[in-house]
Amino acid sequence: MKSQYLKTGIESINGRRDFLKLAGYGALGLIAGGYLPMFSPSAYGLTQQVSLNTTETVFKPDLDLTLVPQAEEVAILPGSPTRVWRYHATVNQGDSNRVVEIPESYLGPIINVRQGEKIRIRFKNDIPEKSIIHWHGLHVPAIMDGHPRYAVAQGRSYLYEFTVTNRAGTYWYHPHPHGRTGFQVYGGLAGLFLVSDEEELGAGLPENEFDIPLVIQDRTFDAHNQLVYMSRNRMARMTGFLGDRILVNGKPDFTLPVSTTAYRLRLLNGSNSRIYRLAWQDGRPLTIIATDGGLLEKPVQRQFAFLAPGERMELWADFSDNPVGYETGLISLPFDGAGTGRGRMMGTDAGLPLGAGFSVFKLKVSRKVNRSIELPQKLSEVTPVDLLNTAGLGHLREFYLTMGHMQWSINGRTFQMEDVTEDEIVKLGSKEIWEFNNTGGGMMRMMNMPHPIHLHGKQFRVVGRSGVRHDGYVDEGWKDTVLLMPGERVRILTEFSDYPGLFLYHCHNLEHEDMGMMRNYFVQK
Ligand SMILES: [Cu+2]
Repeated sequence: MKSQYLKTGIESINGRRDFLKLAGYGALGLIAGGYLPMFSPSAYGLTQQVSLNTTETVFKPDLDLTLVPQAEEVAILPGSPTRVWRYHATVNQGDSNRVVEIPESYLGPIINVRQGEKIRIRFKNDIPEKSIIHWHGLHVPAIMDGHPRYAVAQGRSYLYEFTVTNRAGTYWYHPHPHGRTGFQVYGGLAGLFLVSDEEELGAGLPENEFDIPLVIQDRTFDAHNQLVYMSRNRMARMTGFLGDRILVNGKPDFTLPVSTTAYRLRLLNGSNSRIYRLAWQDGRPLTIIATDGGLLEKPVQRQFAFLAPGERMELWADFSDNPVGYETGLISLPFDGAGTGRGRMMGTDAGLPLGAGFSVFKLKVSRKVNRSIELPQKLSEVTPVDLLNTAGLGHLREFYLTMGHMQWSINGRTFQMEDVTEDEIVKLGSKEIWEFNNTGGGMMRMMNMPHPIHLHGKQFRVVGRSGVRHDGYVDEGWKDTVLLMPGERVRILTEFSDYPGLFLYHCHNLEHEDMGMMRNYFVQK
């Protein structure tokens, strides 16, 4: 009964899209102006009266962009340029300094916004396959979230309008069409979406040239400098794609020149499936000041920390005690637990297997400055989990990360575009604990693998982790992606306080996601 209801909502929306096409605007997002719950019949009634003009007057954006993925060539390695896909932005309205290009990179521009601002993004697809953008980590209405059912073909558009409600933090955007996310992200489509707020601006953190975003990805190039992605070979896709070169901000052999002062380093793991176990080469501890959903309450120190695909981590790094000429770098330490016999058996990652140790980027102290800045001991207000945890909890929802018939799945199910089962329906206004369980693996033990689980539309808190065989998790603060190594169980707490509708939860190993290790959950009014 439930699924029938969902289907009706979607069909009605589709009908509306055809109408908008006639207006010269294939923008599904436009229909609801961004704010009407798409599954309620009353909202459907309203959408019929919304026209392009009324939407323009109702929603007054602080920043209005056109964002277009396009094919182009970028010089990455010496010699021939590399064919990539890249997001290009045009600022139609608002401060053009909010959009910052990364020079000579395939990465999309960094979009800078303030909490509370209204953002309009006109996505126009100019690559020869369907695409749609997901705002990873942002709390937006279902229709703005980039669900694969909204993917548009080349030449078509989708209009996003939303208010930024998130805490200050390092968020990002990337494509989310079903079955092609891995390919499109690998081709170059990804960019940072940085949110600031009053609390962050008052925290006393390094800013401007001392606030450095670092997007970490792995790629493989052929002899002609072109990107190599995996075949559709099922066995290879079970593992996920692993490149044999590490790129930072789209550049190989990356060296970061720094001055003798403190930095805020914003790390995003934008890789398809590679997990990093990060540490400083010179043995200093990592001073972690933020995770996915923004600043921690106070800095935490670790000798090393995992960063799984989709996750972000911000470091405080102070070089005021180092002389000019000093060199160090961020490395990825070796780790096991990546599945027995992988790589060698499958031959997919012979160059740089998962769990190998390598340099991520080098860092060189190149300039002396007299600029001393102290690490703040208080970074932000983070509601203690105990307070969140006390009342109003529904039953525990369990999700088993499973495998059978050469197919990753969740509770034995794979992604179907509009499919929601009874145990994936949550009540608007409820607060729940979800438990993800990576202890089974299914029929083939050797295929027990790490899975970074990502929830759309929500920041959550990690309230439990058991079966742990690895150190290095940073479960503090607000999260939207959480790593489970084989044998582990993780409990997350989240509140479905607003925004009804259909959202996704999935493995952020993009090859796992593309093969269907993804499901819908439905927030019911
Ligand atoms: Cu996975």
